[in-house]
Amino acid sequence: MIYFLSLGSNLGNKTRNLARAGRLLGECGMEILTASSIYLTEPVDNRDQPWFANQALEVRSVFDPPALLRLAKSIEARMKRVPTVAKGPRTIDIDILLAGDLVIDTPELVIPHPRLVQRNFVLVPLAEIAPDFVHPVLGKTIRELALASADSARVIAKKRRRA
Ligand code: PH2
Ligand code: MG
Ligand code: MG
Repeated sequence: MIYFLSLGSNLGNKTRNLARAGRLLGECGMEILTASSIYLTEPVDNRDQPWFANQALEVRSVFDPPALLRLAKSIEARMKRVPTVAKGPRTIDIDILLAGDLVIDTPELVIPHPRLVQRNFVLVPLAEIAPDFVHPVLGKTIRELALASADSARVIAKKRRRA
């Protein structure tokens, strides 16, 4: 199954946290097919917190969605994510955005991620790596959804460090 994931961090060394989460996903058997650039993004929902670093990943996995969710939670726990206020600061957040064409609506897990289309910090990295992927519920491509986004929160491509 092909998944798209969103990684986010706004505590500590944010870029290093994203890299570590990607490494741990790899060590747990996820095959990382594509990684977007890292973006610096204005906090949304709870706006009184530091800016985030966000990244989208395309991964291949034999895990089903509930198993992948458990793995994501275990990596968050290993990276010392401590529950604070809802949508507050965190060392790492790993969200499942899409699972191929699957549509899942259970109390534990909703896929496609219900807030995916409302958030530039998800749409912009995702549009970088999967512009032509069609949202299985909305029937629109990620590029179309990103262009139609009503979110005004800023998303800035992080400058690559010179070699
Ligand atoms: N995650 C949230 C709430 N707000 N804002 C940005 N920019 N990036 C995030 O990853 C983020 C957020 C809850 O998961
Ligand atoms: Mg999240
Ligand atoms: Mg989450």
